[in-house]
Amino acid sequence: MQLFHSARFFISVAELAGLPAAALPEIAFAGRSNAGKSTAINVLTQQKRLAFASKTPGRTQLLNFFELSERDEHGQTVPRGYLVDLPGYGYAKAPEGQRAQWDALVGGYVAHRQTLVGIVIVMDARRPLMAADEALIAFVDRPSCALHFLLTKADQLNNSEKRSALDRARQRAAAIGPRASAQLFSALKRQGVDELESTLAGWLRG
Ligand SMILES: Nc1nc2c(ncn2[C@@H]2O[C@H](COP(=O)(O)OP(=O)(O)OP(=O)(O)O)[C@@H](O)[C@H]2O)c(=O)[nH]1
Ligand SMILES: [Mg+2]
Repeated sequence: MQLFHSARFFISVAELAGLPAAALPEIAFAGRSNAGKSTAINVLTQQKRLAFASKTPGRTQLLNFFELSERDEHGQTVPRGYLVDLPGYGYAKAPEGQRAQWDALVGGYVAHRQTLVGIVIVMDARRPLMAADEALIAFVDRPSCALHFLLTKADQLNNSEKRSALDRARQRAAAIGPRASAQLFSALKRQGVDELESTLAGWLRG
């Protein structure tokens, strides 16, 4: 989908006071450190190094905003929304102070951002819905904010493992209600990209 391919780096935010004016719908990518958030954004936007992916957990420390835009009939670029790459949680080796900073920054953003229409919760398909994921789900108890469980690294599972991970995530989504959904994804094999695009496009349409 062209809209996602239009993504361009917009701003990095280190504190809540630095957030851009809340004007357009925002979709955040959250998840445990190293789950594959930045990689999923790069696959979705078809850009190799838009979001900074790394083997080192805890790499993304800021809220990174990417602007999505379309061209109008006059050829002018019109912003339509933002993708937001969030720093990962649950990194055991993170110092206490860093964790407190995460809670304040990401927690504050997720809890209060009026234009946040949905959160993609990126989880390693081999260990979905861990305690830290559940803590986030409980935290985003807001009917206006959709949730999509992206079970990534599906290339690391066999078919029966994939089925059971997806079943579990779909049951969890069903327990939350119609604002929640789940899918398998592999950045490596480019699997599940269409499904992710159509879910997020639906959120942006409102
Ligand atoms: N096999 C496989 N590896 C993946 C996939 N997606 C991401 N990875 C790898 O997982 C590691 C972490 O990916 P990132 O996208 O940097 O993870 P992140 O969630 O952004 O991590 P933080 O920014 O530290 O929170 C990298 O080594 C990626 O190459 C996938 O679909 N399959
Ligand atoms: Mg990252």
